[in-house]
Amino acid sequence: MNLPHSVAERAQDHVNNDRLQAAIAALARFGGRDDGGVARETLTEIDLASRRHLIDLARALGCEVSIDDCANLFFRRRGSTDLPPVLTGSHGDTQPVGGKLDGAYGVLAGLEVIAALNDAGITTLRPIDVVAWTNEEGSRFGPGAMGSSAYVEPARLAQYRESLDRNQISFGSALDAALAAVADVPRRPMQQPMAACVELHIEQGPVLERASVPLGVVTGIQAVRWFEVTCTGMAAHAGTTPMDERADAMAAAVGIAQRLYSLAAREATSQLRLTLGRWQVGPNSINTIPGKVTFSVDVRCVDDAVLARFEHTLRTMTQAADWRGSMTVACIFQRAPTLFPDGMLRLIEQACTRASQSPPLRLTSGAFHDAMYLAEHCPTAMIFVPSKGGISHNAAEETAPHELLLGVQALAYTVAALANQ
Ligand code: HGY
Ligand code: MN
Ligand code: MN
Ligand code: MN
Repeated sequence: MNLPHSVAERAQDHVNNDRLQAAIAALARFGGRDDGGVARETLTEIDLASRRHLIDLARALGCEVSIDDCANLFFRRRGSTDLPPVLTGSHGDTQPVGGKLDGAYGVLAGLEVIAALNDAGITTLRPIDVVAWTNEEGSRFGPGAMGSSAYVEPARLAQYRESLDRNQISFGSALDAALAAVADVPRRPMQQPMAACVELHIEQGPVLERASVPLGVVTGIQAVRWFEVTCTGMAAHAGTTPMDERADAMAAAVGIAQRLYSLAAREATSQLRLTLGRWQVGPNSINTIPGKVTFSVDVRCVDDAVLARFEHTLRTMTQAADWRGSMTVACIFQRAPTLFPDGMLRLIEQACTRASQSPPLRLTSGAFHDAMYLAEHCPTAMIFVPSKGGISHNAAEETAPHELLLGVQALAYTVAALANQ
């Protein structure tokens, strides 16, 4: 290997695999499950404990720790100037049954980059901020990517505070408890200037693995819309109520759901992806006709016009539904496609090529990420590593250790280069 002659190359070469793998295993213990998965939903006691663990890790690396009003945690490595920092990191929360890498890998990778810079004795021009965003998953409190969204637009936080989880706990009350739990951490204003942002993440899909390419340069993120469809009929006795006299909210909801799946099948060429993942049935009793059913609609596509068409059809079909009850559709989350700037893509391509000694693959992200909000705020891009079997949001989520290492090496190169510009 030729002698590392640049800061970026020296940073890349000082990434330590054992330290990285140990850090991933240690964080995975917060909410770790017997099946190898992780259950660490945002702002739960387990998440708060994991945040304390990250704060201790960062302080041991000499970072200054701060927190903002949305409990986004920032770990800063000083530079030789106070120019706007380079931001990396990801989210610390997981799905109700998630894996040990989704989000956590990007946060720990940022801390490993700092450790590598420390080992290499490098002082960068700019500070480097590693962030652990709050509530990227949006599974406990909707919408998703709340922390990064509030970071770029602080006025959103007031509305987010009203969001309720499945136990009717508000995001605001969970947030206040999370902030109180780290009262020793200085508060920082929202929306600080940033020079650039790079997020390292697992792909969570099958593209890199099928192409047998270990590193991905993410060109952008597809569009997403979340809806809640609520069917309100009338609860009644399962045994005494004739079928033709019912206002059965489940029958109505299932009818709409089946039509949505047929619609998605007709849109197959546009690669539209539909998920009806969360159902709430009231009163949820075996011998009572459901009076109220609410189900979630997660729909994604690279072409936002397809989602607009889908939303129009959804609203039209619920308005025209012929039954004794009523239906409402609420849009609870909506993001147009995100595109990352070409200059950032080229730098990441350079970093990936040196790390893996082979050209990386350019691809669009099927999952959304905090980077979609940061892209509104500063030059932003993402690096992917493969997911085994394309599986994520599942305890079986896995990436080969050598691929995890390559991702962090590519990140170290990219962050070091950006922090010296
Ligand atoms: O749903 C998403 O795309 C993200 O992984 N939370
Ligand atoms: Mn994620
Ligand atoms: Mn996720
Ligand atoms: Mn809408």
